[in-house]
Amino acid sequence: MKKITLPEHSKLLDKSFLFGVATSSFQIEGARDSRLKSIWDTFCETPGKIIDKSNGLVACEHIERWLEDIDLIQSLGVDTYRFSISWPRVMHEDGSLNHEGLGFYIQLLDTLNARGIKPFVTLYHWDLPQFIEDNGGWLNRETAYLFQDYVDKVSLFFGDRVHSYATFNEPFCSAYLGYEIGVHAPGKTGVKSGRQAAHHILLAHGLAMQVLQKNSPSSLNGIVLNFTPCYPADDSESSLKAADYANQYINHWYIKPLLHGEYPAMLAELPDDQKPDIEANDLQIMAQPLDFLGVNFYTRLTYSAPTVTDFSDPEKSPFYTEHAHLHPQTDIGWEIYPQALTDLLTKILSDYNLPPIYITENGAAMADELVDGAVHDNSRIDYYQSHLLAVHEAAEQGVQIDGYFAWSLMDNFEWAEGYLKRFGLVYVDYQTQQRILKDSALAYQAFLLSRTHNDNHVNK
Ligand code: IFM
Repeated sequence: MKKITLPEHSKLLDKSFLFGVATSSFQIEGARDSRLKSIWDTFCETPGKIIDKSNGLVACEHIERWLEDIDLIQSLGVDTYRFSISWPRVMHEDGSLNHEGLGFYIQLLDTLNARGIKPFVTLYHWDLPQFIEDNGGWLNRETAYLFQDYVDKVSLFFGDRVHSYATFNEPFCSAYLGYEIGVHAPGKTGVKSGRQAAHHILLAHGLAMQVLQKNSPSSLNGIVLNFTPCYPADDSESSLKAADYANQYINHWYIKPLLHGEYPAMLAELPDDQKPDIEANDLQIMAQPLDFLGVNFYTRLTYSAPTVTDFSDPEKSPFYTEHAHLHPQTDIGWEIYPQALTDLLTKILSDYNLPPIYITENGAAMADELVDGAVHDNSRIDYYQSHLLAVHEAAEQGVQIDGYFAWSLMDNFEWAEGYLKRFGLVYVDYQTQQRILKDSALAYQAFLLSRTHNDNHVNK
């Protein structure tokens, strides 16, 4: 079997560097309890939205199998587990706490802590309660304040059980995929709509950070952003310019308000009716100090000059043309290009005064086959090996990176792709709910258990 290895002197082998696995609520939990409906339940019920017509009602039955899953997590030898809280499971419609739902997470947190596995909690991984969407969802400014209230109540309830809170997972996906091009829940479209949703989510982040600083000052509090580095398709001036715009729109639109308290320069070039409504102080609220920044990385994209010059066609950007993914690709069609992860981390280090970084997601969907009880997913092992070396390289170049999470612990509901794309280290047989360690899980486990820590930092 292939191995995962790092150079002996690697900073990733310092005692303080955390390795983990990640999941999210809607993707694994199932819904056979008192949780409210979320926008993803509604989206799954809408014909044509999910490729295999599936939903999250059963998923990986994690609500029932959580203890078995913690055994699995522990067996991998990880330091930490990243998972998300389902807002519709822990809050009633009247704003009071749902104690059954909270009890589930308390068991999870207490068991993880008892076993020395640090809980990294994400407070929003896309499953907005449907009743809030019925009131406008992230297009309604009020949702930012409802989020703050939810975070306030839940973080007080959890006390000191949580090692780290991330307010949001990938605001780009919620805003752009969900409210601009409509391929994710709630399936709304429109350029202004996407930007307005993004603005309210970033505002909600800032409001929630204020609450976390008060309620949970000793946890690491931050946010998780996804980055898709944008490269010019060729050396021409016009492609360079296009890639710069794409980087502003896809990446800096989210990190710049958080770290510099302003949107990228291209905002000023938009027609007024395509700009988000921004109130005084919003950007100040967004730019709360961060204990960490979570970076999710999977792939890169390439760009050349736009084919239109005006703003009349919302389907076509007057800033750039995005190209199809190059090869080699994973099973979901994303280019495998690990150098982009090193480039990204060193670039954001030069652009911003960064807090410590955690790679909060990285991994690959592969066309796994279960044969005689085993999954020989060598290509996934190669993906992890090359990307861990890319993280190592960025650390060598001065980026402070404190942890790495493989996406995902196990195969799960991959949003609009349903259950067709498998990102797990662990194979899930959806008929029997049996979990089977793929070769990549065994390689990750062997790597984690073989670590003899460099003592450069004290353990957190
Ligand atoms: O499965 C998703 C996850 O929910 C968010 N980040 C990207 C993953 C792969 O698409």
